[in-house]
Amino acid sequence: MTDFNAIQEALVGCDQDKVTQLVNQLIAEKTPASDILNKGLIAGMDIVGEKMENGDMFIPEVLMAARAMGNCVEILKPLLGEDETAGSANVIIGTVKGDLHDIGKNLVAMMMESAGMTVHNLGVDIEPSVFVEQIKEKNAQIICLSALLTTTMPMMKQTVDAIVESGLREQVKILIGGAPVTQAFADEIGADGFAPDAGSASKLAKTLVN
Ligand code: B1M
Repeated sequence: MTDFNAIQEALVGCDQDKVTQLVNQLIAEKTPASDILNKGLIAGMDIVGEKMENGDMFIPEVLMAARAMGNCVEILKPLLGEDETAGSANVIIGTVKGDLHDIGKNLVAMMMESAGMTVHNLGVDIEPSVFVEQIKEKNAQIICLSALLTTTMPMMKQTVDAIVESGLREQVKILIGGAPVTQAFADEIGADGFAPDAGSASKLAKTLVN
């Protein structure tokens, strides 16, 4: 039997082949994909984060761990689908300007896609003006902003302000998320909602469009 600790250890050890092998093994053992993601990969990345903070892991290593996680998310993608669909809602998602973290944002995009929404993933380090342009171009009903750094949270407010100034605020629901983000912060900056994880982001988006 493979266990989740082994995945966490392999992730912390930046052993991409081992992480992939363990994930495939758990899939073969019929372990739920959501458990592999939450108890194995995300829990492992939390340890990576602690080590990074303590100076026990450095950026190149963290990137390797992130790449290993990204590869496994691709493997899990078809197994993480949701059953209820949310019609053809048009969603724009991106990580705000100054922030390069994208694993969590990509998970949110994936969950929304598998719930039937059309997701335009703009990537990372996205300027407020680009979000505004894309709302117009894609005729979006929902916009999701991700930030992983306390220093880039203010950019969420700047993005909300840019949407208000563009006159498009009534057209879109603005959802925000990312490890340092809270519901209180969403209220403070005038967003429509906060989601702590990818599953709840998808559910919240569905509630708002239906
Ligand atoms: Co960075 N990093 N990082 N990093 N990194 C954190 C975030 C940190 C907490 C690590 C630490 O010190 N403990 C810390 C932030 C401290 C803070 O601000 N409070 C940090 C730092 C300091 C930095 C740098 C400044 C380091 C440096 O250069 N000295 C630098 C900044 C670069 C930049 O962005 N400008 C940096 C760089 C990097 C890498 C590039 C090396 C790499 C990112 C690679 C990539 O994303 N492609 C990286 C990584 C991997 C991390 C950690 C270890 C893992 C992040 C992750 O992918 N988690 C992270 C520590 C941690 O979070 N434990 C850390 C897994 C992912 C599934 O979870 O992203 O939280 P998460 O997403 C969740 C929810 O938050 C939510 O759903 C997701 C899934 O359930 N969610 C949303 C996310 N977005 C959402 C949007 C929504 C809704 C929900 O919209 C509606």
